[in-house]
Formats: sequence, C-alpha cells, structure tokens
Amino acid sequence: MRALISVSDKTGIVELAQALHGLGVPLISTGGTAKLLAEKGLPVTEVAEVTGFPEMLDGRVKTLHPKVHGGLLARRNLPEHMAALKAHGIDTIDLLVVNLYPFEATVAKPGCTLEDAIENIDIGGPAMVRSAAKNWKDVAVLTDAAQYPAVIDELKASGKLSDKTRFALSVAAFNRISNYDGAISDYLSSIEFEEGAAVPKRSVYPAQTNGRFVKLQDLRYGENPHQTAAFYRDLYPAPGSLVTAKQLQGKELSYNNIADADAAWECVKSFDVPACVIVKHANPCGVAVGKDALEAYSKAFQTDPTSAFGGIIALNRVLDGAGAQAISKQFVEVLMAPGYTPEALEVFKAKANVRVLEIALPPGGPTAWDKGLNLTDIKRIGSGLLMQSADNHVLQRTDLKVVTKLQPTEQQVEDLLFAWKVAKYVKSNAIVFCKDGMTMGVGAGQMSRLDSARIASIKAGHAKLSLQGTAVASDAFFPFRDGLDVVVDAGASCVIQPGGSMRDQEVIDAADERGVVMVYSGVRHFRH
Ligand code: 93A
Repeated sequence: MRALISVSDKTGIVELAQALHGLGVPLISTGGTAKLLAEKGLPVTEVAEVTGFPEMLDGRVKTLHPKVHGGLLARRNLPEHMAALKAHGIDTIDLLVVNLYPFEATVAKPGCTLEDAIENIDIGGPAMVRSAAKNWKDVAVLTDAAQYPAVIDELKASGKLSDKTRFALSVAAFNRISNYDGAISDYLSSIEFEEGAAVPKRSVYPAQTNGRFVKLQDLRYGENPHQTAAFYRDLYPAPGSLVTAKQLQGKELSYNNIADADAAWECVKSFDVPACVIVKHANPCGVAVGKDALEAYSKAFQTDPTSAFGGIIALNRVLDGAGAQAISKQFVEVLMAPGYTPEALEVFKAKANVRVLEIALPPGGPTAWDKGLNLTDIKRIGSGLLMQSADNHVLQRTDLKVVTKLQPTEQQVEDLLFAWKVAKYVKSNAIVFCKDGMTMGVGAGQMSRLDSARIASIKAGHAKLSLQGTAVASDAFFPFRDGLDVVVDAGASCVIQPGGSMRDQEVIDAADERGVVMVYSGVRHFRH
C-alpha cells in the first residue's frame, strides 16, 4: 500500500501521516504538505520526484501526471492494467488524502476579487479525487479530516479497508467535489461582469443555481399516505433553524409535522420575551407571551383550545417541570424548545409518542438574526421554483403612523405590535385579534379578507373570549370599509394594517366614525 497526501487544510494530517507511517505505508506528497510532514520527521517522497517532473506554473500543475493518475486508476484485477503500469514504471497509489483549495471560504470573504476566486479553483485535487473515487474497489479516498480516525482504526484492526468503507468514502468524495463544483458554478453564475472592476459585482440570484441538500431522513409518507417523501437540509443550514433540531424522544416526524414545526419555530424565535406558539395546519392557532414558558403556553392555549388539540407547540425558553405538566394535559404532536429541565423530560417520558425536539436559538437574538441572515425563501412550482429573500421585516414602534383622530394608548401600541408580529406568520388573508400579549382570534387563509375577519371573531366566540378592547392586525390593506366594520362590531378598539388601498380614505373615515384607532405599518406581510 502507498499513500498520496495533498491537503490545503492541514488539520489532523500529521497524526494521520504518523499513523500511516507506523503501519509501514510509504508516503508521497505535494510541496506544502510534504514540507510539513518532513518537518515532523516523517519520511516523505515529493510528487515531483515520483513524476520526474517539477511542480510548475505556480503549482497549477503538480499532480496532473500519468504517474499519479495511472497509479490511482489502474484496476488491480486486470492483468493488462498491471502490465501497463509496469511497462511505464508506475506504482499503484492505494490511499489518497486530499482536501481542496478553499474556494468556498475565499468567495465568502467580503471584497473577494474574481482573480482570487479563480486562483482558488482547484484542478489537480478534484481530478485525483475523481480518479480514486471511480476506482473505489482498489483505492480509498479521504476528503475530510473527520474521516481520518475511523480509517486509521480500521487499518490498524484489519490491515485493510472493507469494500463498504471504500464505497462510502467514494460516495463522500463525489459529494464533496459536486458541492465544490456547485459552489464554483454558483459563484461564477452570480458575477455580472464589469470591465476593469477590481471586485466583481455579485447578483443575489445567480443565472443558474445548484441546489445542494443533504438528506436527513426518509419519511414514512408525504402530505398524504399515497405520497412518498424525504427530509433534506441545506448544505449550510442557518444557525437556529428547524433542520438543526435534535429529537429527544417520540415517534418519527412526519412530513406535515415538519412543515408545521417549521411554521411554529420561525414564529416563536421572532420574540425576545418568553413566548409560545401553537400551530395547526401551518397556521398559528394560539400565540402568547408571558413571564415564563408556562404562562406563555397557558395563554396561547386559551386562544383556540379546540384547534390546539394535536397541535405543534414551540417555546423560546427552557421548559421546566411545571410547564411540561401543563402541556402534557393536552394532546400534542410535536414540542419544540431550546432546552428542557430533567423534570420536564421526565413528564414526557410517560408520553412516549410525543415528539420532543431541542433546538438551539440562533445566536444574537431576534433582531440580529432577522437582520443578519437574509435567508432565501424558495417555493416549488411545477418544474420550476420561485426564489425571494425571506420576509425578515421587523416593524419598529417608530414605523407606526397613526391615521385616525384617536391616538393609541401605550397598551394599544403594545397590543398592535404583538398582533402585527403574529399576523406575519398567518397565511393570507390574515386577521388577528390580540390583547395583553395573546391572540384572541385568528382568521387565516381565506380568499376574502372579510371572511378572515368573520372567522376570527367566530373563533373567539367558540373559545368564550371577549373581543372587547382588542387590537387587530390585518396582513394587507382593507380594500373596503366592510372588513373594518366586522372587526369593530366584534369589539376591536384599534387596528393595524399596511395602508395603500385606493379606498384608504373611506376606511380611515370609517375608523373615525366608529371611534377606533387605526395605525399604518407601511409594509405588507402576505404569506402563501
Ligand atoms: O493547482 S492545482 O489545481 N494543480 C495540481 O496539480 C494539484 N495537485 C494537488 N492544485 C493541486 N493540488 C492541491 O494542492 C490539492 O487539492 C491541495 O488542496 C493542495 C495541496 O498543496 P500543498 O501540498 O502544496 O499545500
């Protein structure tokens, strides 16, 4: 066995080389890697010595040579292949350790020039990785430092690597170079070439995208039992997103569980005070804030106890025993929180079916992650997709514009801001009644705003909640005064909406006539 080592990221490489040397494996290596290994006292042969050809063109040509690729590609069981190697004085290379020029890290740096990016496109590394990965039956290829320890253990234990290991390494290697090439293609596709510009102009939406996802699990079925499904995450997931969740107990997540859990988690993590969101069919059926998780949950549950049955519950604070006791009284499909006390976990142990997920909140708090991440939102359509920046708009108190004669009280402003925050996560047309940090009635997903308004008030009636003095958020403008009349009839005393309708004046006049406060947010939160 002979190994070729050529790595940009030298993490763990000395330990790996020492272990290989200890097993009697001769080492070949490229310039920088060879220098490091020699400094550590390891006997290493430079590739240039093997090929009889110096590294040239500033290292652009180092390993691109038949003595390397012949040694990687020859099939050991074919006598003609082995005879050809012999005829040309080529030895086999049986273990390849490569990691590539840091292209992704280079283009992630602000101000990266096109020249820098191009210089960091590795040619020889991926070529060797392809050769070795294609010839997986005879060659093992390591492309990630995380693979080193297990490979060393297996070599030490049995003197060789199993077919299973070599095949898995080959798949990982093709995944790696596919991701690498995808990153190059995405980057170059995003360049709007400008003659003589020092720094390339990059468009957010490249001419072509290479969606790169990693499978997390197969799902039992899709939205319905006759559909098949699987769950994938982005190659580089945003911190604090649902895909980073750890399932602590419970049945396997279903397709609908995951979709609803995402809706609940995205909403709850937008609050900086303790909050609880209960979701059914992708819409919040109860959202509340409180002094702790228990209080937030108890209030959120009151909004619509009927819909909360079998709901998805998300909390943005560690859940303790008391909170867990309260939640365990209802039928819950999925529970999410940044953490659980041992007492809380004990409560759910008795309810083995409940899916309990632990998800770290993103660092920096709601304001930082809303501003910082600018996540892409993708919607699949038949044979295509729509891409947009995520709806990360956070309304500030100073953005509010009072348009009625009546001014809001401090409490009304609080309620309006809360209602607006929730409305952003309710499917359009969204009408949300709120009071004292809890939803009092949610009207979601109707084709007419008027019907959403009616449904929200009917639901409050079912939950025996009084809508007197509530704040109402409407995710988009009222096209006529009728929607406003419905919510005021139900008891609303103040309303927040974007404004911008042709009939704005008619609606403002109606609010003045009915003696309620109306404020404009200036932004719309359609959610489809
Ligand atoms: O410039 S290259 O595209 N041409 C090559 O022939 C070549 N061979 C290996 N880059 C090449 N490599 C890369 O060099 C490897 O993928 C690795 O990332 C790096 C290691 O170089 P050094 O050992 O000199 O630090």
